[in-house]
Amino acid sequence: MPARPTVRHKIALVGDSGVGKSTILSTFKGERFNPLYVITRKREIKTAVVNVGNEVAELQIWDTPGSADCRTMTAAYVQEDVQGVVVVFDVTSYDSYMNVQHWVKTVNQFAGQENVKFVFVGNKTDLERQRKVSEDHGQELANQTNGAYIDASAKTNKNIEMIFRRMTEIILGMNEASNMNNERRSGAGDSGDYNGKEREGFHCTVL
Ligand SMILES: Nc1nc2c(ncn2[C@@H]2O[C@H](COP(=O)(O)OP(=O)(O)OP(=O)(O)O)[C@@H](O)[C@H]2O)c(=O)[nH]1
Ligand SMILES: [Mg+2]
Repeated sequence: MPARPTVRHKIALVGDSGVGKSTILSTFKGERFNPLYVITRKREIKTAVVNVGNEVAELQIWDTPGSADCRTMTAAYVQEDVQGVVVVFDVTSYDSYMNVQHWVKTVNQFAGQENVKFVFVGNKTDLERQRKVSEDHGQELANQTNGAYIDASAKTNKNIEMIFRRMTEIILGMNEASNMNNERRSGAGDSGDYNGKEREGFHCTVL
């Protein structure tokens, strides 16, 4: 059988400095958690092949710098036909959560592609005692944009693969985000972070 054509999707990781964007990407890539903070100064690109059901998608994931002095550069990166944006905040930092709106605005202002899809990630959920932003607060972001919210930890690998899986599903139009929200409202189903459950037919390969 001829190989199925692969569709490439460009995804950017944005969010304040130190929230864990680079660590999420390196954990996704299978690297060991690095507790040291190495500030990103320029964009880095990693590629992953994702199968969702019968669809094969190649994700080109752009890690961007969060620091204020690099934000013009980040805006320029999202300008280049980005289809999906993962906005990361740190659940122990209320400021980083408040700044999510800023990131959404920047993306909507600069993205070359109309209707950019959003996935919001509350990272560092392993730091339970220091947690300042609840899962419900995160979910509010998703409700506002018809995106998805995921509670994650790059340290424990909680829901890291899920971030890219949900993004792929949303880009491919298999958008269960609104269903998921409805389930939450009616009290059915899980909390939206999937608790690490994997669905059949999904595979990721980081190239
Ligand atoms: N406890 C905990 N620490 C984390 C987690 N994710 C990242 N960190 C730590 O947070 C610090 C910042 O992580 P980075 O991934 O470099 O943050 P960033 O968002 O890429 O920051 P910039 O490159 O400056 O935009 C590092 O010391 C990481 O080890 C997590 O899930 N839990
Ligand atoms: Mg970084």
